[in-house]
Amino acid sequence: MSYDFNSIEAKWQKYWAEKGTFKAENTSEKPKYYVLDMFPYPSGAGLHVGHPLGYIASDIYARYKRHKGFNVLHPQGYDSFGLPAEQYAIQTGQHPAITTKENIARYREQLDTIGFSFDWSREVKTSDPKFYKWTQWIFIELFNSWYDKNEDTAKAITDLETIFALEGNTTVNAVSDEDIVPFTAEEWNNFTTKEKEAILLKYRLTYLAETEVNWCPQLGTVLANDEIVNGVSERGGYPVIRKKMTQWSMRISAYAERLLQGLQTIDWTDSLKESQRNWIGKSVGASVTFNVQDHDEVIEVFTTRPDTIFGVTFMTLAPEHELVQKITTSAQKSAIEEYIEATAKRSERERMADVKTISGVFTGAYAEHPFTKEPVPIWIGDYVLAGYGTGAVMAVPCGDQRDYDFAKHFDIPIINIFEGVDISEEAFADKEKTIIANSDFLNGLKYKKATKTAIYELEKINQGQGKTNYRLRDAVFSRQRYWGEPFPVYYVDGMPQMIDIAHLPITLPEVEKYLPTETGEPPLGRADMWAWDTEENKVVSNDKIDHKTIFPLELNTMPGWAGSSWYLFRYMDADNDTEFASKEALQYWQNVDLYIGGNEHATGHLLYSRFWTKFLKDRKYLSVEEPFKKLINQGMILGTSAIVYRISGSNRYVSKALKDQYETEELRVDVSLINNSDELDTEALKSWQPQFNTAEFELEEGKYIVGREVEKMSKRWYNVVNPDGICEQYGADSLRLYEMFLGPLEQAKPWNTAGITGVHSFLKKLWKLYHDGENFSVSDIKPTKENLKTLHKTIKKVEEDIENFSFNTSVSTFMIAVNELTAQKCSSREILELLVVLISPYAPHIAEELWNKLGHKESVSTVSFPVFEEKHLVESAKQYPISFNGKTRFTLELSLELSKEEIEKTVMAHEKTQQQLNGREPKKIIVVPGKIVNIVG
Ligand code: ANZ
Repeated sequence: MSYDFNSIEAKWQKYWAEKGTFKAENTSEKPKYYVLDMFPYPSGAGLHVGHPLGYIASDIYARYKRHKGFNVLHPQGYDSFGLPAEQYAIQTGQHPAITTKENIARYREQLDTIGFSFDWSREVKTSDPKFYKWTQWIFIELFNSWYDKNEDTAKAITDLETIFALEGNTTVNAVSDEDIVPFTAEEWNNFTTKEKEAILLKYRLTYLAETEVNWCPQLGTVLANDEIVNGVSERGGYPVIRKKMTQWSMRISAYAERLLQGLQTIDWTDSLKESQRNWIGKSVGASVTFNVQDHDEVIEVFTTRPDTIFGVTFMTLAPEHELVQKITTSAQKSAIEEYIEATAKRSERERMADVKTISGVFTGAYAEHPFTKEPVPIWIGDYVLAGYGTGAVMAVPCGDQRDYDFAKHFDIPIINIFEGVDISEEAFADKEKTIIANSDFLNGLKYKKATKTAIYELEKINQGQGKTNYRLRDAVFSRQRYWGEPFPVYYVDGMPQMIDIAHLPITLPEVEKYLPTETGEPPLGRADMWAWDTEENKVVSNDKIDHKTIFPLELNTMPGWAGSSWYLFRYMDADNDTEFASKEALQYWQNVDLYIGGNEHATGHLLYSRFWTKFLKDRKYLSVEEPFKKLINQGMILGTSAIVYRISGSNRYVSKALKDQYETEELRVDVSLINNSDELDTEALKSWQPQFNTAEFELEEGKYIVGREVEKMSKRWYNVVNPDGICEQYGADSLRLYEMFLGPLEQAKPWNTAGITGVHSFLKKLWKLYHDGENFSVSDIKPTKENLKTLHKTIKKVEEDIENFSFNTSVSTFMIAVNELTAQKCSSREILELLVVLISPYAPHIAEELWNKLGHKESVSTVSFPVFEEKHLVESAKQYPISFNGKTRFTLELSLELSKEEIEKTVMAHEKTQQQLNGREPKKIIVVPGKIVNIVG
């Protein structure tokens, strides 16, 4: 009976779906294990073979853990809000919900074909109102919270109001906006409601503020820092400019230290942790204030090197710094203005990345050195970023490269404090003397001491204090898009109000177009039904807005990362309509044990979900501090593009070997037009795209051979390989094995469909092992020692491999095992049953079929993983080489239990020994048990 993978796979996929084989229970005697994939964004193009790589790895692990006796949660869903569906809607007018639904259906079909053991009963879609009701709820919870630094936790905003009413705000140690003005209890109690609301907004964990944002005119929206790559939008590659807008922000900065410390408790790769550390960017130093001469102003700087204060020879402000306008002298005004205009065109990234261009302008104003009282010229320069620290630096040319370059460029004096001696308290006291460090200045202790001394001295004169700064900025949470979660917010007299959670979800309104309005409002500005009736508690028509009981709703929507920041918890209890997940489910599943996904989310999604998890824990909704205990980034699968060579200025194409004879251009053509020997189907090319209709070809040996290039798998390069065709031709089990066989999970690797035949014939061989010609055939005979040895070394290796996420090496182990058992003509049920279980996480369909044929009624996924027994690997006998004067003449199998004397006796009695000796008496017989026998003489 041949290996009919198509019908076997369809049969078992149906069986799993009907029986709910992989449905996880929220309570169990078994220990829990939660395996999660980064859920896909269902794009119109469907899955290519690069997408399932991580899913296959996690599926193997999930299946393995079930065999190991765990109650496994392995869910899947869709990150289904976002820009591509919206862009498509803008172009075609089709509602993004329809596009999204169609794309999801296609993804589901493709995923089903690969035989994943997902518990589909828990499917989530971030664009489903049942899901985003809870995203809106979390937003409200954040709005209703503030961060208490004393206890390092988020608390209810009502607690803060109570404190204000009793004590004012001076005793509160909170993370807040910087411009907090102190007030007493009495003052608080006399504030109007609106005044109170404005103050509270400065403390809330999500707040409205005018912020400088990355505005992308082409996309008509604001982008987060991690949505910008090399100064342009990640999607589309459009220019991004800085612009001030009123936006919702998330006070993630409150969690900077915990996000940093938490990294020590999770099992992520060092490189991933490093990206997060860099993004959080903790710097320990001091804030120092410089008085501005002839003005009643001070400039505050953040410095990591307060010890270098005597090396300051100028100051640099970011061009956007608010003091620039106030202090610039009239002589410098026009030069300054021109410069500011020029820098506004450059993005923050660009400014950070550009270390070569030195530019700046003198303001004409001077500050006063805190100790020497010398005048310090104040410049502006775009190497100083407005959004970092205080947007101002004390420039130390002898200590900082950028300051040095700047000083050299503009001929500003340089004081080298690193020559000479003393960093003592006296030196600070003596204002005449510049502080000079000795040559071993950078020696840790000295440096620390100098820093401490500097801060101490600055505090004494009230011009500075120790300060820790984080690069992590609060995250802008508003997007001017349609296809995202609406905010559960309406406005009374310009102040945001939350809709009561009893009335959630607030669903997206209908609009007739998905573009911003003519007046520049977000697409929701086009909705006619977008007002909140506070009496009826429902969304009503805009023309009813009276600002008494009916108010306008928020027009922005939430960013793509809102839903993905908490979706892992929804899977625990996906249908719950009264809570985001029940206490019991959350208590049982805790957090994700293994998370697999791409490394493009290193700083965005993974930072935001850690933040929300910590917040939800603070507010007692969760008991875990981290969402993902272990995380693995799968490497990218690269495509092998196919290149044809067009003779310049013609529609004639030459085969690869002939291309150097002409001047040619390279064009990428679809890889499906190429066979396994790099030969192009020229007729198919002609009908592929109109530009090739009239193409002519110059062949080599009657064939057109294409060039190949390994690069990112992408629709753009026409090198995308689709898993559907492969499943049809070779089966899902072959696809699964091959994806793993390509190489270590975490490495990038090229895809080459031709290679799949190797694993495919392996599966056929496996099938044959259980068949005698046409018939299924296993026997009840006892396994031989070799059979057991092969089986147990396979169990050992495969188990070690899976535990180490080394899935590629398991595949070769299976191949060796099947080859050995075939050679041993093994038909022993005892061996072959366990082999099926071993292989089932990798190739589940064939495993189910064989398990069924072996006479079992239950799914193979319910069976325990085979237990490795060392004894089968211990050799009981050894092939001894028998040497005569150091030359091996023959080998002899002897039991390893024999003593030296017994070995000698047996060897001497052997006829071959007698033949070799030919009557001679040996001088010496050397026996090394377990190794060799050497007869000398
Ligand atoms: C004086 C000094 C002397 C500095 C020295 C460095 C070396 P990190 O570690 O990244 O936090 N700085 C502060 N604010 C800045 C801004 N908005 N844009 C650009 N640079 C800024 O770096 C902090 C250091 O970067 C600060 O310490 C400041 O320069 C500069 F030998 O102050 B330093």
